[in-house]
Amino acid sequence: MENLLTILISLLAIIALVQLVRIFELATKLKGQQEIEISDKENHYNGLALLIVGFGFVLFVAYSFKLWGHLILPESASLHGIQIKLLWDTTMYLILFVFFITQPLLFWFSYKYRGKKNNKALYQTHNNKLEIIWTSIPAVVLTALVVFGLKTWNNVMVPDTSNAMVMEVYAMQFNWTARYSGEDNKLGDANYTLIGGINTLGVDINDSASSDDIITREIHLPVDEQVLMKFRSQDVIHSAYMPHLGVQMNCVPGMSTQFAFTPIKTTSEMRKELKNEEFDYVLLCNKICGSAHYNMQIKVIIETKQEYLEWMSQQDNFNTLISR
Ligand SMILES: [Cu+2]
Repeated sequence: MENLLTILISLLAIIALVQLVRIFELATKLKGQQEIEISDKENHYNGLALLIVGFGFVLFVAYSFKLWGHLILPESASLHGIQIKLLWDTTMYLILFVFFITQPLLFWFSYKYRGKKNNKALYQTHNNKLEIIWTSIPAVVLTALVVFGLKTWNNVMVPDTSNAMVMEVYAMQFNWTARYSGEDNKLGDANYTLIGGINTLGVDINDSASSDDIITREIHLPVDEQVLMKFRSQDVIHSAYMPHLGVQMNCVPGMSTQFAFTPIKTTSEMRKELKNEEFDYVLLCNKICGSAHYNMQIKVIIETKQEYLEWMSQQDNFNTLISR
């Protein structure tokens, strides 16, 4: 009821305002005055205000890049990430170059040609030379960017994975579980209908490939080795995101998605590089999947092959797990 009254009052207020403006217009007409008259002085102040706001906006963009530019895309710690970063930087520098030329000009001209009583507009209906210039330059630049983008996409999304280590990351509200394929480098079949008891990922016990699978609560990866990460989800769409490694892939219930990448910096190398002893790689959920989404993450440790094998030798495989 209260809402209805508010809407009604707002509606009446708008109608009253429209009527007032109409009365004002009629009154000026009756007096024989010109309806709206804007003086040169008003035009001057308006032009000046636009110039100040416009240049303020351009300066703010420059300042925000200086202040927060480092947060956009970090130096990549994976092989393919270097290509993505190059594509990103090229596109970004090009956009900024054009932005910092066109925007100041836009606001400067709107000030320079502000309304003046005796100004007369210059009518130019057509100019072939200008048409050719402003059509061909963007066409060439955008084609180059699109080709560069497609090439990068193909390199990143369709790599040769014949020698990659196969593992799985399983998503559910609100945690991640990792499953390594073990010595056979083959993940055992899995299905959500088989989930029960300690078999939280629904791994098929009858599939021989599953017996040496290893389920863990941390992701360990050997540096400089390609990993083919497969993703499944139990409930809703999640998104596995590793910002430092330039990896992101949706985890969709009912289907399996994957992403192959090669980490090139160990956790300790990154700690030294960032001068931050507390740094850890992380896999986050990047899809708003429910109330505890913000805390859906799993630690990722990138280490030397030897360290990785040592850690792996301490983990129980699926067979040992279920026979306990
Ligand atoms: Cu999620």
